[in-house]
Amino acid sequence: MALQGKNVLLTGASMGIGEEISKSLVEAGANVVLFSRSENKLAQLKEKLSTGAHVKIIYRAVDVGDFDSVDKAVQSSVQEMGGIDILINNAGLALGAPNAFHNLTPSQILTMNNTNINGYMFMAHSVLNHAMMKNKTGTILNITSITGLEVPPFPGESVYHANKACQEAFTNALRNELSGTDIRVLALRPGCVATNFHSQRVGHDQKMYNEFFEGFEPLIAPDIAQAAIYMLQQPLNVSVKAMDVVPSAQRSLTVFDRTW
Ligand code: 8X3
Repeated sequence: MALQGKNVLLTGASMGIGEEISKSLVEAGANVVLFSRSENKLAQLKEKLSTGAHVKIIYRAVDVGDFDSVDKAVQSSVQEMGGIDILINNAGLALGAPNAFHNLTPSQILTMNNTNINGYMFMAHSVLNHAMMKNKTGTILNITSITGLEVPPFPGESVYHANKACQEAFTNALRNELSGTDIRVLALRPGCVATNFHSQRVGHDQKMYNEFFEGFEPLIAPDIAQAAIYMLQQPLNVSVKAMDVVPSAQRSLTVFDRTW
């Protein structure tokens, strides 16, 4: 499916993987609706993306875990763009890792659950109702993670792992429920990507961040953007239902080839 002229709504757009996917979409000629919490970062990103581009770029500052603001923002975006062809659920985070579950604060648990679970569901609910169910066509691409399915998990990350497993279950269930429509639901599962996600995950502790990445070459955000574009560019009758994209050194979730 050519992305040229398609309207794509992307959450978590202003940093890391989201920012790279936004760039790739604009390069492919798609119009983009950028959602993220930071109005400043969105304004800067819009300016960056607009240089030399002939596509429509709009943004909304939204917390995806707040249904009312999601719904309002989706509704007004649909009005402004005339529809949404593709939703990319990408906003997500891990907090306080590694930390035994009982040591997490309730607020850390709530923030992760809210963004990683409610956020994906609220966005899909709203985009389906305000846009995709009108013509019963579209694509929902959930950026999940290899952590959702692989065992053993990283110790000290129970909530994040549970959230990612939930996203997988939701992706599969929603795909089935949308039977009889031309709406496809896909999962892209990154492994270890060097972005701000990992810095936030360890509370911006530089030593822990460096140790995690020691002795192997992680992915970078453009690797994931390229995979997302590949999945979206398939014709509508072709679903790349799920794709795991990991650094070659990440043999499985917790097994890395490291050179010391
Ligand atoms: C994060 C994937 O491998 O960096 O979702 O833990 S990994």
